[in-house]
Amino acid sequence: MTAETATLQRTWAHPATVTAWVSSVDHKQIGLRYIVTAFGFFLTGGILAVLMRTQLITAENDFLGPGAYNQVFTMHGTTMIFLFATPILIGLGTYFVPLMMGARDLAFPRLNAFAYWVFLLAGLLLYASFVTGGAPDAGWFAYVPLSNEGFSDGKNMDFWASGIVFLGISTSAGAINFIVSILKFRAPGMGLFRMPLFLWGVIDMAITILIALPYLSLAAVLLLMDRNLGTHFFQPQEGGNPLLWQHLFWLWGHPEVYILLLPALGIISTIVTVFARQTILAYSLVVAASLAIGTLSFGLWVHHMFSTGIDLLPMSFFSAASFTIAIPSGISIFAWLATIWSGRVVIRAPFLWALGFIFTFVIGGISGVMTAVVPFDWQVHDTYFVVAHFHYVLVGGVVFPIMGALHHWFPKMSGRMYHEGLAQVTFWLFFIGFNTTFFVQHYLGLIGMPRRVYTYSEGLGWDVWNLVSSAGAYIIAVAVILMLVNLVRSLLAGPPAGDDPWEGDSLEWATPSPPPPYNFARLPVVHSRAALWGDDASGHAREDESVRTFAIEDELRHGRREAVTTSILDAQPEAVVRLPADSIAPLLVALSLLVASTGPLLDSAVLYAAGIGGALIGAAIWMWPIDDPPPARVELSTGDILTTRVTSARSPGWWGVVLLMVTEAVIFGGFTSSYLMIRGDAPAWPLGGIDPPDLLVPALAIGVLVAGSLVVHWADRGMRFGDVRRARAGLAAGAVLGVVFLAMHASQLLRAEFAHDTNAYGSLYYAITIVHGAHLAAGIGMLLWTIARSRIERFALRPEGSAESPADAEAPGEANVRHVALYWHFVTLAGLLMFAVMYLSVRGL
Ligand code: HAS
Ligand code: CU
Repeated sequence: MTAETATLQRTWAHPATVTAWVSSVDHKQIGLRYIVTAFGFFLTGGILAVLMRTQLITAENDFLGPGAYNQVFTMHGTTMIFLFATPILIGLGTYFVPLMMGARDLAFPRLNAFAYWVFLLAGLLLYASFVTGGAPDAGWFAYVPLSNEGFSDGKNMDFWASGIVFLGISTSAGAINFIVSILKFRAPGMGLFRMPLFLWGVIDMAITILIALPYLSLAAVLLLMDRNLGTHFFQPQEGGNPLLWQHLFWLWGHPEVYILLLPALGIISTIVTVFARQTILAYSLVVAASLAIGTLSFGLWVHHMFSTGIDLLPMSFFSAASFTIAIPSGISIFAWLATIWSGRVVIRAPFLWALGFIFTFVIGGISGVMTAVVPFDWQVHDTYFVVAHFHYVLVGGVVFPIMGALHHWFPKMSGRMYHEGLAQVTFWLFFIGFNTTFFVQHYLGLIGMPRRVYTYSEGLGWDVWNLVSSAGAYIIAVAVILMLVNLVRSLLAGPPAGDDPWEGDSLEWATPSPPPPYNFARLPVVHSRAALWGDDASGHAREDESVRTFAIEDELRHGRREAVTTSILDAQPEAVVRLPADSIAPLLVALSLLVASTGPLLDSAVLYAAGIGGALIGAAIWMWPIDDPPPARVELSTGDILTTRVTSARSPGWWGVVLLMVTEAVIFGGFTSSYLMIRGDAPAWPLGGIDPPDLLVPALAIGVLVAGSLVVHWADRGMRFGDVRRARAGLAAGAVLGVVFLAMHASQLLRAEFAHDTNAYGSLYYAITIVHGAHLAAGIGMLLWTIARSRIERFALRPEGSAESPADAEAPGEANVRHVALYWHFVTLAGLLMFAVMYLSVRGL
């Protein structure tokens, strides 16, 4: 070990103690935890599936009663989507994105640890419901009114909705982390159009999550309120609208299927490249297709609602939009086929999974296009045809790639080879089992067997096909067990894999297996699309020598975790940033949020309060400034000198705040659309003879809010010239104005002659006001925190040797003020939107 690697080892590794383990923020550890946990949930979801298929094996079976069946089928879908498919893809991304882009870690390592803990706890919370006797039982789609008060009176669906909200936090945090990491932390030279296609898949997934997921979280929160606080968002007798649930659910639910598909397509590109020994033909088209799929997916959700009585015109639009998505899907398929056709194929287990994917996904895609035809969908909606469709796309399109990835990257993660023969047998068993189970379900659907039923009568001609389908399920189970045996055995006793057993093209193969805590002893510089194959992208000549590398001098000199950020388009080195040390705070915050989310389950306000309090304390520890600010100028061993100047405007932190605001904006947008939808169906607005709201106080309050933004802006400007006093004064004034705004709205609510449970109008009015107020309260907290930090960290001491002009170097603290100001303006904008919708428009202005 050289002196250099010894320093890196000291800086990045952590001792083998339990505290160190739960504090670790290493993306490889966290990625592995995601993968192992999600795989555990896959096995659990699989057991539930086998239970279902056992119940359906014959007509009028009584293996599971209707109640148990409902719980089993709800938890099967919920587990597979939320606890297996999404998190295992996030886990593969967490492990491999930094390696493939030649980086030390993701942009926000602590956020990464936090996202994992929340996922784990949310999964346990959902499963705890089995023990308390009330597993969710209204389907993974939780349609109201079935899932609402009056039809589902236990705590079952509260567990579901709390779990979903909780998971949403985890997934959004993961998405923000991926986007910022991929935009800013790629190896020098890895321009956007040199990125491995897996990185494209992950960033497209993350962007789609950011914009789609808030709808689901919003839906789940509204459901929790209907069930526990007496609101009426979904209850038509009080002016609510049950279809609102379906819109919100599918506004997330449709993009979600592509959220899963996009990284899976990236995995297929990765595997095809390596085993066809050739970079993907038509790379730019495949990138464009991936972006197009992500974008189009937002215009398709209504194809899940063709039988709800929607007007013909919108139905035609959504039907046509659903056809168009076949085009980018087809482009990718043809690109892979052409690459395989013209490459020099080596058949190994990962490649078999990729071939299996192509076959299965095309069948599933075609049945999708069939159901996108409205009259056909009217026939098969709610039949087993749809079950066949979505298993072909979800298992074929997502699970096959995941299995391929687990084999492909097993040597890298474990340092050992799996058993090739056994792996190929596993593939064939799974493939045969899968098609046996699901192909016949197309036919079952066409001859009329409804989905979501726990049993069926004899003599309908369904018996034989159900028997076949169940037999297939057992074959899949055997395949999964075989795979598990293979991987576990190889983990313990497989032959050593070496750095690069597949002679791969991307950077994860340029470091030992398993990779050291710091990933790369010297960081790579990239100058072609296939980083390790050099300019000859066909993989003939491996140019190991051509991988130029560099070191960050400051990291080695001071033994501090540092990373280089690069520009978004062409990945030119920009700045050196400090990455945080291990910390237990992410776990603390996650645990506190778990406590808070059990509030509605145990009807306890104390738990809410304790949870929120704990989360605040955890957050304070998390963000406690212990590090000195990063050095202003840093030398790379390539000879480049980097200054930290760019950290203010487009720094990772800035991007993080902007992306957070993007998802928050979707929440406000979703709220506004819900308001307008419910209002659109109402005979009169406000409902039930309530007077339209007064304008005076809300208008004054809006004035106060805008004034707050102005002073915060003034503070922000001041900080840019290093004027800390002015910054503090402005932030404090902003906080005071924020409190005044909150007080004015609170007085409005207290004086109103209706309440949140009067009718749907009251529910919307209270909920929107309170949600906006909560955002403002969080903003006030951030302002105060920034003021406190400015004292602790002595903001505005200029970094040494760079004080020529304010534009030249950034004062410590400048970024902090800029970020809170940004958030503050966002809350003001949201306030203006609410004012326009809830006050002006109701007054007919
Ligand atoms: Fe889907 C229901 C339409 C792709 C997952 N889908 C579901 C559900 C899930 C799901 C989970 O329009 C059920 C949820 C529930 O519980 O209710 N789906 C499509 C279409 C596509 C599609 C048009 N789905 C997916 C993917 C998924 C997924 C990917 C997960 C990963 N899906 C629907 C519709 C429903 C639906 C309705 C509602 C049904 C109902 O009644 O409830 C497309 O993205 C597929 C494009 C891909 C291809 C294959 C490759 C393309 C080639 C080019 C040539 C092909 C052409 C088409 C020109 C098409 C090779 C020829 C067409 C012929 C008919 C021959
Ligand atoms: Cu869809």
